[in-house]
Amino acid sequence: MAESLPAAAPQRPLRCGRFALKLNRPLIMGVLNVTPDSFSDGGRYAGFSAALAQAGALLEEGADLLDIGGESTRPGAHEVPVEEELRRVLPLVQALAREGVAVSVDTRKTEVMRATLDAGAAFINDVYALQAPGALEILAASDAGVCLMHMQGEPGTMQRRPDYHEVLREVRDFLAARARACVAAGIAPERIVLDPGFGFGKTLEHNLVLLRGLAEISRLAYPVLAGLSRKSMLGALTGRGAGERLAASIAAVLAAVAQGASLVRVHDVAATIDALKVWRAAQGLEPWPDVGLAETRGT
Ligand code: YH5
Repeated sequence: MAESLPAAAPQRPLRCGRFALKLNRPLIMGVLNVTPDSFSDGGRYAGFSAALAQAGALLEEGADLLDIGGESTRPGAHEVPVEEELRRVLPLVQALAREGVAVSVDTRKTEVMRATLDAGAAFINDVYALQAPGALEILAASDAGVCLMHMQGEPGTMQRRPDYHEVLREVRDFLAARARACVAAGIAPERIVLDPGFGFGKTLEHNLVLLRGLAEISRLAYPVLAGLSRKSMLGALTGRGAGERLAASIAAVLAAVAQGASLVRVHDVAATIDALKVWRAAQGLEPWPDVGLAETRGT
């Protein structure tokens, strides 16, 4: 019997800093928020050590990369000054990069990109898709990987009135144009990841059209990252609050991977990997192969 296979994912390894990550299974990006609301304060050191402990837990659970964010991009969140964002993320990036962890930094600020890349970050996750002046040049001068995400509007107001003529085509065309801009600036295609930006200036219906049509974005031949973990769209579908969306998050990951997502950004690493292992085995795929998180140079 002919078996239907999931949309073909790009197979060349993802290059990010010293790492070459094979895409023979979905890569797991663990979310590490270092905003004050994510670690109730007891001073800077308490925040740092709590974040380090959380990083250790995510790695122990099997995360391939850690995505460190010092500024909330949730709807209604306000901007954090550069100095404050650096105070939150830089010590963690330094400590984790030194330990050989593949560190991603979730930032829109060029100063934070520059400083964290200097400190050993392997990947920049930018919800502005390197549209800030100077961002393309900073990435081009590094060997880091980059996630280009689509967002309509600004974090503070993006959920007010999301509006598209044809959401899937508009998001895909935007991502293709940003990837072209990166390549033209000297960023190798092997370093680029695309992300439709679930929840970033999108209604529930927009998010669902993008999830159903993710394979269309995969066809651009760059790995696609899906960030669905605990998001409001899952609350809208289940009626559950942010703290009780694990089952919904896992179902969303499976749907995204079935549509060709190569990376998933998740809070619940162990549970996500369990679900993917079973789902892959059921499809006759190797349950959880090594991705060869190999350091390609340096110490
Ligand atoms: C993403 O999709 N998302 S931060 C609201 C929630 C739960 C979670 C209301 N950074 C993405 O995770 N980077 C964020 O409950 C991201 N893709 C990429 N590349 C928002 C978030 C969240 C928001």
